[in-house]
Amino acid sequence: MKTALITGVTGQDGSFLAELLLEKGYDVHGTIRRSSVDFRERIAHLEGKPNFHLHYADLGDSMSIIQVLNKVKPDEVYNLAAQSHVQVSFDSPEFTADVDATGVLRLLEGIRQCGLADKCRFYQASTSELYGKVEEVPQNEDTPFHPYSPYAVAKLYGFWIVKEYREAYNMYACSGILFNHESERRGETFVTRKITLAAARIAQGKQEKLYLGNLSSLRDWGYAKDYVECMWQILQQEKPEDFVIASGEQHSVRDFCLLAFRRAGIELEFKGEGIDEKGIDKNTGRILIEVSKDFYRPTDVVNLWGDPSKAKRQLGWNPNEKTSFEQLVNIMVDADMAKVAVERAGEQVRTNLEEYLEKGIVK
Ligand code: NAP
Ligand code: G4F
Repeated sequence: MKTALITGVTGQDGSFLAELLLEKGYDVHGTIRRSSVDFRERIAHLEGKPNFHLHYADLGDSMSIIQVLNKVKPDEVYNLAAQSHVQVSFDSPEFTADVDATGVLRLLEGIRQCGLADKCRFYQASTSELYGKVEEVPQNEDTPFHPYSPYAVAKLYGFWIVKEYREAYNMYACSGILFNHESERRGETFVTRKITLAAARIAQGKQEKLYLGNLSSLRDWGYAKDYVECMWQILQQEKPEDFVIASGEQHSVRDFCLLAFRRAGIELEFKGEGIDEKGIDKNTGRILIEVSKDFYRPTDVVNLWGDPSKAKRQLGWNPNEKTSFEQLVNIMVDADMAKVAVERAGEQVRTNLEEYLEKGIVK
């Protein structure tokens, strides 16, 4: 039985990866952080399984990392832990650098110090944000990096330190350069989840309006459950290499809104430009989406589009056989319709759930 250690197991990707590795028969260990409210919603269904174990560790604390590495002696480490929110990295740049840059070094050096460098394979959650102010469209493994936020600059250090440990110490260490991937488990302040939750709440009369930033920003969005498969595949190759993982399609934030609101039963149209643009309910004329400067970033990455040819060729991972953009939006809206429906009190809960069950929105 192989042993895997996942840092950031409480996160979106960590929870999907833990499920995948358990299915594959791994002994799975995950790191969690102490917090005054225990937020383990995404992994609650895994706790108590005999091959699933949790350990306290923080990427800012070498001693906790060494302790867990020594105890678990993993065959594979998946470093998914990060301060992962780009906008937050402008407010907490030093913390972001400590966790997303130095944290990667702490783990790699910890593996060496624990005498695991020959045995242990290492996956680093790298990101399309490295392309930042893009120098080429679409982006592949050879596209130059141009990081455009404190988050991206920190992740760039993570990318290079992985490469350095691979070359200097012959470690099996790789980076997956993953483009945006979303799911019903996505954090609620990332744009996709913010939209699907708002669409569900507006459709059920629980919210008046949604305020967003740059509606024209373009992303290459995929489904997180499909993307964690690649993390595992990257560590099963003969030689350690880096891979771009992407859907190969590009859509705007505005496109995402149109599909999400449609799934929630509202046909939208957009009118106006820039800060004055509005998303309007075609049937009622009500303004449901407005643009707010609060959600603009000091520097924003606006043109991400991945070329996953290498992953197709070498890993056999084909985005055309995976969850499509529209399916992704539907999965997320359906989950939020159900979530919002049960948030409602008393009789109303039953009535709404019945209606959604009847319409097939909730299964
Ligand atoms: P996420 O949901 O924000 O999860 C991040 C995880 O990191 C959480 O478990 C969090 O723990 C943990 N964490 C944060 N700071 C930590 C620290 N100091 N020490 C230990 N753990 C810490 O992120 P995600 O979307 O699953 O992304 C997973 C990884 O992939 C991240 O490294 C992200 O930067 C990278 N990535 C994500 C995408 C994407 O589109 N999702 C694309 C490219 C790369 P708490 O639960 O305690 O906060
Ligand atoms: O959903 P986002 O916050 O994701 P972003 O910045 O692309 O970062 C995510 O993907 C990266 C991979 O490329 C990961 F490395 C990173 O960890 C994270 O998972 O924003 C997407 C776009 C941005 O251009 C943003 O300016 O949506 C735009 N946007 C417009 N209105 C908004 C909003 N973003 C957020 N979060 N909130 C808004 O109201």
